[in-house]
Amino acid sequence: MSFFTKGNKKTAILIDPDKTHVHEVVSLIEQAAEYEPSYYLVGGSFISTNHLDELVVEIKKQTGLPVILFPGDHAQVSPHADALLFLSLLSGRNPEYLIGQQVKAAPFIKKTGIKTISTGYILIGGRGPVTTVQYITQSLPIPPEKPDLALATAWAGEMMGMECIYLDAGSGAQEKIPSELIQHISRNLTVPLIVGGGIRSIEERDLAFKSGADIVVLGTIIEESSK
Ligand code: 1GP
Repeated sequence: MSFFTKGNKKTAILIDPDKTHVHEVVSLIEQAAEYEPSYYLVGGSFISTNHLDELVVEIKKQTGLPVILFPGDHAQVSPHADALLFLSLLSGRNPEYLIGQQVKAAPFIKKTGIKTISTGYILIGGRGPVTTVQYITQSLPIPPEKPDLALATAWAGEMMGMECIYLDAGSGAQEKIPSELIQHISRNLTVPLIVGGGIRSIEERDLAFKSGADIVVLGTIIEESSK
């Protein structure tokens, strides 16, 4: 079963285990309902809590929707999830996030039998303050005004056989991915395109869909409205 398909617009809600307690899941899901999500993503670039399994189980129980891990490192693997974005940070030049963390995670993933979705992860941005993901991965994002560099990176991921490309401005980004950039990547790519970071309303989500995103990820807007 393939979770993502090109042209099939779906919303994913991102839950960061460090920002959401298990007892807050019900309220968060209520807030997310108006966006009619198809999946929940769980993960974060820096996690200091240890309730990942409980959180995944609770989200599945409350929603009945697939829960897909979006791990910031090799420790963020739960056997209870339906799938895992097996990410490689293609926009960076830090081998630890291109292949190092993946090698560390592989034996446990194999043991759990969890489905992996090979994902070319591309960070876009750079004008605002340093984001957590930039700091943790010690990598530079691609500037949004360099669309051909972003496209070449996405193509490289596609040519390496990745099943999807995730364009991310980073959680809580002040500037979301520009529509023109989404369009440029989407119309030149054959694999599904995931877009997230800094999207703050249904209108902004719909604009991302219109620009060519297949999956739009919403995190901060749901977290903030559920508090
Ligand atoms: C971050 O794309 C996700 O990796 C979601 O970002 O929290 O800004 O919605 P937000």
